[in-house]
Amino acid sequence: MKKLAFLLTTLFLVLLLAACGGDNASSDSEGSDDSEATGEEAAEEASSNVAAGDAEYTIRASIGLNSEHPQYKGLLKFKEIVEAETDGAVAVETYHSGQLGDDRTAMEALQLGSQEVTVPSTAPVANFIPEYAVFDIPFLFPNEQVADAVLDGEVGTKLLEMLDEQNLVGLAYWENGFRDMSNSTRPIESIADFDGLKIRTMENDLHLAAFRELGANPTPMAFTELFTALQQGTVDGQENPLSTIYLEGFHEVQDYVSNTHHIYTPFVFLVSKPFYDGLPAEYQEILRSAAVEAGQYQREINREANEDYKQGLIDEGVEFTEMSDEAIAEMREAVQPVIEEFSETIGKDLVEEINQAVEDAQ
Ligand code: TK8
Repeated sequence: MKKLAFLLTTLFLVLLLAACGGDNASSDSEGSDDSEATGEEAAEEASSNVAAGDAEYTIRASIGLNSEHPQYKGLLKFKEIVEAETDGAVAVETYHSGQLGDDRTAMEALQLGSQEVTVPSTAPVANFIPEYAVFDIPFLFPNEQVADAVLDGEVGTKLLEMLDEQNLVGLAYWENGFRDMSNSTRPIESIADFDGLKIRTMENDLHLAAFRELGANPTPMAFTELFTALQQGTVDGQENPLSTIYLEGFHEVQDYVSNTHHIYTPFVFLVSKPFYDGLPAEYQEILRSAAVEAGQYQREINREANEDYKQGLIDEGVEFTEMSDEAIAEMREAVQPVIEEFSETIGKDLVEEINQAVEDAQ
């Protein structure tokens, strides 16, 4: 009996070993989930990550608008240039739709060094650097070409340099664009139509003051909250370039759009200073020229599509109002006190300088 038990046990063990051996043999070629193979796989995976990515630095780059917007196409262009020119040593991960937070939150993350790149509107930057409100002067730029000349010229450069003291590096201006009104209450044809309308503005004191002067009831809010606020009727309207109104689907909750073009908003391409300072000079230069080149591309596609966005909104059933010259002149007149008031905060010299630059560019 004992002998039989011994034989059976031995046979069992032999079979068991054979079975394991078989498993091992197959796992070498195909991979399996036994412990030895898992260890090998993990090692293989790690090495293939290095081989595929080979990234020494990873940039998390976020924007507030969605993946349909030229802003995101610009960001993808930036990624393409940087990864190609650094041979993959600098990898760029892109995030849209405020996935990493709204403009202000993302800027704060850059200051802390917990995110590397973001491309906010300049308006919320005025909460960090008051001089940035200079771009919010209503009816400052007559057209995009003048905006380019001023932003890419001395005044724009000077404002990029001011970011340094906020632990940020500004590499280029991109385009958000001329802002137009949308609302769910009535067509805006003249200044009287602003009366009492609840308007969401960006988080910027000059914008708030300007809409008060126009007779509206403005409230500041992060862009990430806006669609829901329009949908739930927390606000009646908002203002943004047609690209945003159309591509973010605001027409689903807004019936009226007027081309007021009251303020031109640039985007500013920001890098975390702690991150930027830690890069080799060669990579800093690549980032700098990539931000400029991607920005030129972004401005181009932003402008090309403007007519399509307008037609798109009309096709979606929006009532589109072309503002008359008189109505615009009236708006311009109404917001004049705001420009005077904010010239103090911005600095009178800077206001004069930008007005001169606008004149020179025409
Ligand atoms: C997107 C914003 C947006 C701006 C706004 O992050 O907040 O209305 O116009 O484009 O920067």
